Amino acid sequence: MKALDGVRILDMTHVQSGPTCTQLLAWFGADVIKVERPGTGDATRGQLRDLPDVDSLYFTMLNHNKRSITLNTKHPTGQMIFTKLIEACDVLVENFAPGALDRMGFSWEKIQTINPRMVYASIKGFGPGPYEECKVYENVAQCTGGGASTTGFDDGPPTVTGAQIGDSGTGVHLALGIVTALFQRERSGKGQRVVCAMQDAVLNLCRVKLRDQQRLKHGPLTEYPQYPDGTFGDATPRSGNASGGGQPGWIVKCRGWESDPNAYIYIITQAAAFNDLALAIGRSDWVDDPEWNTPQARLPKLGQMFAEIERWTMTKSKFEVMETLNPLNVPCGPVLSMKELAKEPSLRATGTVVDVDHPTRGSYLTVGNPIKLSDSPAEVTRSPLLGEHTEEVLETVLGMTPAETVAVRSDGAV
Ligand code: CAO
Repeated sequence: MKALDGVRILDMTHVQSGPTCTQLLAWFGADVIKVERPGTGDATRGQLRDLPDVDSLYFTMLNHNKRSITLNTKHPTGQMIFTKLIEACDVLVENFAPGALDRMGFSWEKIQTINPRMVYASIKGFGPGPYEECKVYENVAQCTGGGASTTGFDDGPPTVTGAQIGDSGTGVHLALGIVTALFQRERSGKGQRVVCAMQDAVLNLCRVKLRDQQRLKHGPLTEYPQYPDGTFGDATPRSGNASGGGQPGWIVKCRGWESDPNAYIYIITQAAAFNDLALAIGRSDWVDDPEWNTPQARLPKLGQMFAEIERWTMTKSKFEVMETLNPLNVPCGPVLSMKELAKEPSLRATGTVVDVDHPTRGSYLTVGNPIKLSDSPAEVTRSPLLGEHTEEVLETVLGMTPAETVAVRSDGAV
């Protein structure tokens, strides 16, 4: 049994944010029926293709464990089928441009009359306000949610991050909203509207930067590289690789950095482990020196401290540094490339990285479910081909006869 067995999701999502959400729900056991426009389907099927005429990795890696039906929801027969699907499903998820579902004729009010138990969940770029009508992609959300203004180095431009906090980050937020609404429905018997704006989700993930905005009023941010010699303006600045927490951290070079762009490690100089770290790097003098042996004394010279640490790390590989410092309780992490992550045996063993077979592309690598439930294990199955399950869903979920499915196909509705 899976945690969400018996939950049926009407999945109107496309691109990355919405599909991330419904993929998670599918891994937890929900029956996710992805509705796609006949002929084209989710635009990502054809984007960033590595092989001709084969669903892109962009699509396959975001749509595992789902079924796909094609349905023209602007066609009168298509709308009749869509209405029946709303009756038959527990959750409707969409991330179209604002108002798209209303324009199809399916407002929240109408959905409630069709199925009062329906949870109707949406991702939009912005919440109500001046930008609510705007279309939004990942990096727009990173910029408008506070990510870009606080990422990068002080002397460089705002920078977006490789982690898809706007799209996948919002999808994860929405998934929580959906299961919470389903949980409430268990007691209330009623569905509800769940909306997550990408700007809000990114800002939520940048919470510590709004913390720093308010700390600025009371003096410089002493853990930032701008302290003590640089200047602070009136907004949270970019903090380079500073830790963002109460324990100073930085990325330092390791052996081979001249030719390997990822020969680096992140080291956090946690106060409790500082003496052992000092001994490990050959600075035993720091242990008794009042200029170094308290966190307060070190704060104005973090740059100098990490330069000293780096002098030592540059003599070792990032993995040797890890092996030496971990037993000393010094939190550290090598900068791992995608190539290294793809080969990492422990990630393969837990199913976080998995090989999946696909009928037209062959075997490919993907990220499995990062959330592990002891009683609801996730098996990753391939993404569906466009419309692969149209007849199956119409007949088994909606009870249509084969003759009826032939008729709606020739009508151009599916
Ligand atoms: N049958 C008939 N019509 C369909 C359909 C179907 N099965 N599926 C979609 N459509 C229609 C929609 O109704 C819409 O029509 P209208 O413009 O007439 O209302 C149209 O297809 C296109 O939808 P869209 O405007 O959402 O698509 P887009 O490519 O122009 O914009 C995006 C894409 C992502 C910018 C926009 O959907 C958006 O802002 N979504 C909300 C925020 C979001 O999730 N962004 C993350 C995207 S991942 O980086």
